[in-house]
Amino acid sequence: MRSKIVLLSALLVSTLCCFSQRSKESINESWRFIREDVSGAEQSIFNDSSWTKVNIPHTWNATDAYTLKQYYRGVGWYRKDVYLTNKYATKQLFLNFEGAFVKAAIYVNGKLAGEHKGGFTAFTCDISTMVTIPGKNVIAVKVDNSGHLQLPPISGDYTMFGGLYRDAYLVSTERLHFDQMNYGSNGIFIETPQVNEKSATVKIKGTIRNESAENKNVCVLSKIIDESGKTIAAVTTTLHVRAGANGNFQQVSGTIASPRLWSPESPYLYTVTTTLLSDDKKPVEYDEINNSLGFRWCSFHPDSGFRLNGKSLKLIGASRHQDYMGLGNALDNDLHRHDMEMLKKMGGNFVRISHYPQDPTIVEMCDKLGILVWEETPLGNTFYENAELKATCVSSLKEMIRQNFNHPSIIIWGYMNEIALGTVKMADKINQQEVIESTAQFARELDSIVHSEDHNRVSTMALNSGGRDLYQKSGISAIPNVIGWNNYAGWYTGSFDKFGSFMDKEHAEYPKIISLISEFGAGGDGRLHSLKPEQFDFSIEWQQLYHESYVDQIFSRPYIAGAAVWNLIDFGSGGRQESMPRINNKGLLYNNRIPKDVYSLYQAWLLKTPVIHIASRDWTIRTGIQASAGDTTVTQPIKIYSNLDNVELFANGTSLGTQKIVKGVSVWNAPFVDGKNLFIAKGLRDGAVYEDALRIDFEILPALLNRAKGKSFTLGVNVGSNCFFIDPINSTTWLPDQAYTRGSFGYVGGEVFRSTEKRIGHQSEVAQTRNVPLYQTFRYGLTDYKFDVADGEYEVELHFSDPGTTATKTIYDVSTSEEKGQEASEFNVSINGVPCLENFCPAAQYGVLSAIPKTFVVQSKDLRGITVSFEREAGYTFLNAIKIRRLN
Ligand code: GCB
Repeated sequence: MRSKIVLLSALLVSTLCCFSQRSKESINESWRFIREDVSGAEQSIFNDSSWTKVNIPHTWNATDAYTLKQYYRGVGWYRKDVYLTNKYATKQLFLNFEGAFVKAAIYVNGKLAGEHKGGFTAFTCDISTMVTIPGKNVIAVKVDNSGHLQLPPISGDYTMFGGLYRDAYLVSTERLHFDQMNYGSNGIFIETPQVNEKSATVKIKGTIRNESAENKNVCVLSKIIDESGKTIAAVTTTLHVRAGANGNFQQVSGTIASPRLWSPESPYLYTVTTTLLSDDKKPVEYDEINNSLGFRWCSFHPDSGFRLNGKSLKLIGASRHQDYMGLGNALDNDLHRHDMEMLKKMGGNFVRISHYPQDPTIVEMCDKLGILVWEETPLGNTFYENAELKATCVSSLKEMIRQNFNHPSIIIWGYMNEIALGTVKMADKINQQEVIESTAQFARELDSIVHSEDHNRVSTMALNSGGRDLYQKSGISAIPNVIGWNNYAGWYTGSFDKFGSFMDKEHAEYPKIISLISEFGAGGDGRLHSLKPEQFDFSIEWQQLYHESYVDQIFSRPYIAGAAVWNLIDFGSGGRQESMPRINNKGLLYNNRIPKDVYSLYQAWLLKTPVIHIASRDWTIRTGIQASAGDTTVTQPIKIYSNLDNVELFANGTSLGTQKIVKGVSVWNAPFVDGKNLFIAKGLRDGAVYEDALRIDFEILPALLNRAKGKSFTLGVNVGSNCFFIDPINSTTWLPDQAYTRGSFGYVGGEVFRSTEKRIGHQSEVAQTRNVPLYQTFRYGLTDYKFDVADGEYEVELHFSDPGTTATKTIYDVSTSEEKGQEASEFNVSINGVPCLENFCPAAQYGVLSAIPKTFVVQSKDLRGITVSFEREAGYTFLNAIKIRRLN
């Protein structure tokens, strides 16, 4: 192999006699699909006319994974005809699939063209010897998303959508071409062995495949081209490649003076065009590949964190899963791109592509937008000794690295997430010590693969903070270069400040460990709002407090190299229950990509451009009770997220004063009038005014209910909860619960149900309702629920759901209740003394975790109001929600 650096002038005279002969076309359209295993479906002659016609990206779980507890996990088949004309007669032909979950077998005209294990990386099959040209060619793909214990992810908090869920391509090249059979990569690998602001060199490696019948002398020409199209460097290499063999090449450019550096503020990209030519006077162009190149260097330090191009940079952003409700994981590329744009608009400079490699357009966008990347393979929660599992983890790691090697945005490769969690549970049955040791041993193996594949980037794994001792003692945490901590203090455990104290202790005890925060987050459900938010209530207000605390704690610790919020977007998680069953709602954006308020908190911290945001964007229909009879306003807080120094808030045109913004936040106690409340927040920067406006419609409820005017009086209560629940479909509001006081409404007796000291309600799914949270919280042991309403005829809605055995706490278990001395709740309910539910036993009559709404029409007479009374027969009396509505 001879390599030479060509001077610019010489290079520009290259006289190519013909253009590149490579072609790449999508084959996404018009597949036939069936969601079952069918024998003979791989054959070319097969009647698939009854199958559904689909375009890919496609998943068979787009609907069921969001609606059913058990979504389909099994086999699906796809078939498609591809017509190949004579133009392909002399070509090498490949099928390239960007992803199929979780394993696939590809057949062309009935012959097995390739198999692939691992659901998140691309793979390529050489189909040249199997095709009919000219003519019809049948491609059949068997995809399987069954729960395979031998394939990662064995488990995980995300939905395992099955299908051909990313793009597929037909690629044709000359017989002489850059190798396409290298772990799904494009076959060219680019590094910058030397780079600083003054100068840089570029190294280009690759392999040429000669499928022709003749030995060839070839020349590889690589050009480095800037954004204006100017070639700033070039290098050529000549080599001899024998027929049927490979030839490797490696090129190093001459010194490039003053390269423009790549960074989040200025993600400047060069293009490296690598061309394969015949080595003669009138060169023939055989193949050409373009890759992006960014000049940048970076390092991590245990005390001062991350440095990019010699300057400190706090990595801050979010993790990202890849689904959209109704589409599953079969997103189009515009939607993938949109997600990365949202991260950039938030001011994020960092993404953890979790827990698996994602669509190629994601990393492409990170290069273009200037977002630094941690990318990882999907081994999470559980590991055990299994040859197929280990081999797939290794191949997925190599695929991820080789497919993404050239992206300047990528700085970290990860290979495990919270690996001790499930592993330890599994080990109870076997030998715990042994399993942990084999996990550590495998982590070492994967870590060394990262470093042998890529000398320039660091390795990582994410650890659950709760398993700290185990990771430290077993030596697991000493294996990767960087440790990611998943920390949920203030959500699953402890209080917010335990996050900072955990990190400080960790840093003091292990001062050489480089730490990132790989996960932190709190659930946020736009239907739940609270004036007294508390841990694990899923209210938007608790999510706000959680992030306000974390972002401050992260920024005040220079040794924390960076942090990724869990998660950028609410995502599908088939096994999760909580307030939105099958959705993990810790996103900064809802699953439909509408921002939650906390998105603007991060904007206020991260953006340099002016930010002013009135929070409560998803709480614009509010209700409140007069503090005293006759009040014309009700006071509730209004929060502003901003990066301006001071902000003035106006309510319906009247100034409520100016407040200083502290750490991105300011809160006003705002007087709300009945009806429309138009808030305008204004702030100044450099003489310019910045403002935000939000209209909130408010209903004032009278302190004395019998003063309620009109016949349309309605009052709903989210019994046993600190939260307002607002039904998004009809805007019906259920107020937080309160103790009864004369003239008003509320409970008498009983207690709020808590599944643990810090978790109000339970988190199990309740069937037969869309308003799950309303049925997850309740008061038990109560004797009455009272409303001192005016005389009239009322509809009284009572809502019950017996939790039986919940995910977290047993009130009683119907199946074992007798032997444990527990009793299913049974009680009598009467309204104003008239029995309405006798020997009411929800668990026995309707089953546990079912929503049971009951409506009764009652009269309130002689100023006695409405009293719903509960009389215990067995277990506990309880009530989940109550609504009264005046009829006449
Ligand atoms: C974790 C996991 C992640 C979960 C997250 C959560 O630690 O790594 O997969 O989704 O917690 O929300 O509980």
